[in-house]
Amino acid sequence: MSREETALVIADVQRDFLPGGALGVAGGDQVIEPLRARVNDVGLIVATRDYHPANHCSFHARGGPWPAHCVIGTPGAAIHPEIDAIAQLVVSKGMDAEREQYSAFDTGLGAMLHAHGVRRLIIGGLATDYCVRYTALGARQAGFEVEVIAEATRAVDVEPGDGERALTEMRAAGVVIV
Ligand code: VGL
Ligand code: ZN
Repeated sequence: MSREETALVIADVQRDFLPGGALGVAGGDQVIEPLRARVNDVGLIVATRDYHPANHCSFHARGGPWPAHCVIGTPGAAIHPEIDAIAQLVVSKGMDAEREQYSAFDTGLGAMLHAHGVRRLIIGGLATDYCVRYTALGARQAGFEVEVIAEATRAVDVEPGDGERALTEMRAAGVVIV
């Protein structure tokens, strides 16, 4: 498949998901170099961002599983500058306070990519067990060929092994883990 038919999808490389952030993922900063290494293999680079109102239902204050993170208008929501610099399109998700939204394919991204002739996606970013997992599964449902770059993703691992189980689930859905 040609470079023009391939897009790189970089999930949620935002300050709050990086070490020191509100929901920092261990080793999260290590995904940046392997993602940058794929820039010349693709015709389009999409960055997703988790982008929550301050009263989002997933936050502890609402009885949800997570500390407040990636709140719209705060520094923690910012995409890492090295990813921001290469992104040609930024897709926001999680903006509805009443709904969790881990998959970027919940947003109309699939139709946009199809309209641009994209057939294959290379996916990496944060986190393996949430955004990467649901975005890769959503991409398969939307009919794309999907590769996930294992060295370009890191897991939250609320339970040990969540990241590995997510990779197994993705593989079973036809995702190629490289
Ligand atoms: C995510 C935890 C909370 C993600 C979003 O996009 O991976 N994880 N909100
Ligand atoms: Zn979130």
